[in-house]
Amino acid sequence: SGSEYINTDIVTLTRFLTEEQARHKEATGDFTLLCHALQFAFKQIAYYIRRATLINLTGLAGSVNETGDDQKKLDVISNDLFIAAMRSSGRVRLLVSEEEEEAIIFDHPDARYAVVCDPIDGSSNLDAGVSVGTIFGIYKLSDAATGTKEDMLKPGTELVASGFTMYGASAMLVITMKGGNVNGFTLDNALGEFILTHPNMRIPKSRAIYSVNEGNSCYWEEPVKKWVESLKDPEANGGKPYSARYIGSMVADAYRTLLYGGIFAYPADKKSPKGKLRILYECAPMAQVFENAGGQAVDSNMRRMIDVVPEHIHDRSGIFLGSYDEVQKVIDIHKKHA
Ligand code: AHM
Ligand code: MG
Repeated sequence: SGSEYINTDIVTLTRFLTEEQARHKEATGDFTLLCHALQFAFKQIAYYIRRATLINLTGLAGSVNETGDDQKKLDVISNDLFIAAMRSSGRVRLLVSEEEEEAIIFDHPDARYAVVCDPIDGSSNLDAGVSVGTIFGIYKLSDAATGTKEDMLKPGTELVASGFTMYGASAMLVITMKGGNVNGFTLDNALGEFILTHPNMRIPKSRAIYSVNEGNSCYWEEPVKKWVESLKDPEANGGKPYSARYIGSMVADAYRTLLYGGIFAYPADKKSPKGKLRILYECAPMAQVFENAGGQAVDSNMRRMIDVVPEHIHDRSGIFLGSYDEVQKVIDIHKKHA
């Protein structure tokens, strides 16, 4: 029969979530419903990105977001799609988005979850058709939560789940739950389903690839300069220097790093003493993914990224994440130069 060539027992994200819920006897189904709303948002964003050039969605929206970045039309649309999905799930009380200055408080006072997101990360790459993605994190509100943005100022260690999508050659979804494995899904456009294609992703322990915007090297602190110099020195690396790979979309650079190993960095520097990337909806979710895949993630003070508590919802941090040994090199060089 032909079925020996065709997988007739596919694990869709829907099935995966149902099976996860069944394994947690205490689960009410709220989290599962929230994830269904999330995946619908991802599918819609993927759909519009695919069609952007055809339906006049490239270019600027003419507005500026909370930090002064020019917003792209797709930034605005994706943000709206994401908000609508979270609101209509009925399970989300608070939402922090990179595109919204203030936390959004939904009219669902009994909802027990808070969500953080960057609807389109890497949007400077959009018009060139280069991969972008959505980063997200899910927190469970404590019983004491009052439904204000202060409820969101938590370390990544409290994330119930997190992950990211990458809208590339295929739309990919990488998701992990607190203390769990990392699983990768690929969107099958014909079926309209995310299919489990990368179960239990483990990042290689080391790999000679580094990913950093080296144009900023004049602003780097001494240990960062020393570290990158050491990677480019063939003698120090068994006869061959490291390879440089930098897409400029964190999701794409992170996804490659997760699969191939290596390191991605956006250090704090003299020009941006707090770094560029946002703690709540860029650094912490990525850190949880990388730790759960067996890697490491630290900030520019060499603190475990996932322990960092932001003071404000849009706070930034330096970040180094990737293969366990590659991040360890950064930590060791910083100790030496401290
Ligand atoms: P964005 O959220 O405005 O898209 O900015 C975040 C992006 C990351 O995806 C990427 O790692 C970084 O900014 C690239 O910054 P730079 O252009 O300074 O190298
Ligand atoms: Mg971003």
